[in-house]
Amino acid sequence: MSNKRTKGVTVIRPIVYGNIATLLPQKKIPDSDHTHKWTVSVKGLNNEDISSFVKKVTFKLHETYANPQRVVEHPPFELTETGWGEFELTIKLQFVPESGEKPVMLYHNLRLHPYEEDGSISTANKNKPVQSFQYDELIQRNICVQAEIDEIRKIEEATKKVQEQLVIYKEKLEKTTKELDEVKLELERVKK
Ligand code: SLL
Repeated sequence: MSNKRTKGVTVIRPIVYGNIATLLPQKKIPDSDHTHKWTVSVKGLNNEDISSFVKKVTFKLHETYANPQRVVEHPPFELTETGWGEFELTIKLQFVPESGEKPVMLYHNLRLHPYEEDGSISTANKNKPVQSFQYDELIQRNICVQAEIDEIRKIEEATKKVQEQLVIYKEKLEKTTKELDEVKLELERVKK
């Protein structure tokens, strides 16, 4: 199989990542300045299972959080926390080893407040849940397909070798048959 046919074996993985947030009822957490509960997540499009290619997701929170690196190794790849402020989260995706894919970093601005069009915090909607999600596509070289292509190539090579051998054996057989005929003829002659 030529290189041309194996080139460009890629797969597009649509993902959706972001957060939802709700206002905490006041005095929910005693002696705390936390105002919101939020969940950050990485999902497949239409909730498709991404664990077939995602192995681990590390959410890195603002340093005001204890243990800001939060590792999630099983779906759903999400994290729920409470807090008082918005910040930029980094989301590190690590893939299943057989994919051979390097980790990918995603960046998401955690959103807690409903905003007006002019960028000011909307007080009228402050009790409504807030959502902020982004769509992205991961372009990956699918080595599972690559492995199948390699297998097909091996079979094709083996088939070619077997065919070559077959030609050689056929020639040998013809030669031996001819020799045998000659011996038979000789035998007939001797008998007479
Ligand atoms: C801001 N630059 O000032 C941002 C930082 C950090 C939010 C926001 C910590 C919660 C906790 C928390 O909510 N940090 O201490 O457990 O708005």
